[in-house]
Amino acid sequence: MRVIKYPEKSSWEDLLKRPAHDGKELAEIVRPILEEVKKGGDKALIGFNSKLDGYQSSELIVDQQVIDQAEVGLDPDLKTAILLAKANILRFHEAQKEEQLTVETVPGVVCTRKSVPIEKVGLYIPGGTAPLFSTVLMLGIPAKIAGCKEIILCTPPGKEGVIHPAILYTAKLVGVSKIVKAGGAQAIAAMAYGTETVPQVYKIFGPGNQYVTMAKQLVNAENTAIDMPAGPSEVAVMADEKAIPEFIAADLLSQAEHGVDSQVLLVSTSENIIEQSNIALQQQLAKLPRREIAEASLANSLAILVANEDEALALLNQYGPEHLILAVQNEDEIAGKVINAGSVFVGNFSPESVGDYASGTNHTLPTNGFARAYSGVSLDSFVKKITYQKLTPEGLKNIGNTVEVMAAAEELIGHKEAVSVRLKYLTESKDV
Ligand code: HSO
Ligand code: ZN
Repeated sequence: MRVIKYPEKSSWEDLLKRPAHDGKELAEIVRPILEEVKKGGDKALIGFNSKLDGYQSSELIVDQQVIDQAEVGLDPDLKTAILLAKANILRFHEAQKEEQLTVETVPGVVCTRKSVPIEKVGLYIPGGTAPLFSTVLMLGIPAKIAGCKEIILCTPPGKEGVIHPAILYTAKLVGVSKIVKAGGAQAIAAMAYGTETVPQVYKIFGPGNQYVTMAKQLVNAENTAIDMPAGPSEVAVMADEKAIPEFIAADLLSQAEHGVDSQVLLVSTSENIIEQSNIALQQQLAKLPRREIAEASLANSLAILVANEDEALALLNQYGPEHLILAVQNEDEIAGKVINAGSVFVGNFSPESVGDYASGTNHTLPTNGFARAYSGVSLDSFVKKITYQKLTPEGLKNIGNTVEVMAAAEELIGHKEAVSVRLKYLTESKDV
């Protein structure tokens, strides 16, 4: 990892820049795919499965029998692990349920806010070398707790049309309604517009490659909500002189192995720790099966030496990492000062991968600096909050004049009249 020593504050912005992608070119590739699925429905989807995935079948929905059979071939240890992870994720997300909020702002004016599930949601689960069945848990569990009626899952069919059994098993476990064999931009289009067999959904969740991400952005500009603008995975480690280099190296690699464009960052007040971590990194890298991917992502990653703790924090808050690991002695104090991060791993014994799988927090988190303004996926992502107000005649008498005055000042007399007509009615009527 390249080491930068005591950079000037004025250079931080450049130093922390994530690589920019040419969205225009990508949009030009993705847009026709969306259009074709919008017009052609299932037929177009089947065509893309054949053309892009090499899957030569018209079967789009995974058969229930195949789903039921998936657990038979699954390693019992993996099943136990999945069930434990599920229990923790369930517990943490169940606890996020909110009571209905009711406030009488003025006598006779009652305001209420209530969470209502998004009826239909779509989950995108990438295929490829590492089938992310953990993401099925992270998205499916809160969707179910929220009470979403229809949960559609799309995942690429591959050449054979065989979906990884762990994806099928977790999908069944969390209560997915339909598993669709479709990937890429075409899958996003199917969920956004609906086809004969794929129900249209109102919000699409999940990670994906650049085509999937672009497709989500494009349908979002029309009428489908999305979880968040996604980018390559990131981790930042803040380390003091007592940190353990082997731990730091392992944490950096666990994120670097996600993809060649993953971003990892080490910020330390200790030159020695940076040196030792770099040595440990080389040793561990040599043994990593996904070495080539990790190597590529490390090539554009940085270790930054800073003067003190405050500077480390300021730099990290400016960066706003998806994951932030605090490998420091005063971890709780530092944790309290974090302003921008997707999820924080507090102390030497909290590796990032526990959050990826099993601690209970959600691993779908804002990247690309969006942690400055966005939260990760949670129960909230699967509900809308509807507000209500109910006024008694007394309530209207209490605030009616306020509304009349404000509406008149905005020269919206129609608004004013909606109150005035009622106040007049109340004055003239003897019954109320
Ligand atoms: N670290 C990823 C999530 C994940 N890791 C899934 C392993 N499986 C999100 O940045
Ligand atoms: Zn991960």
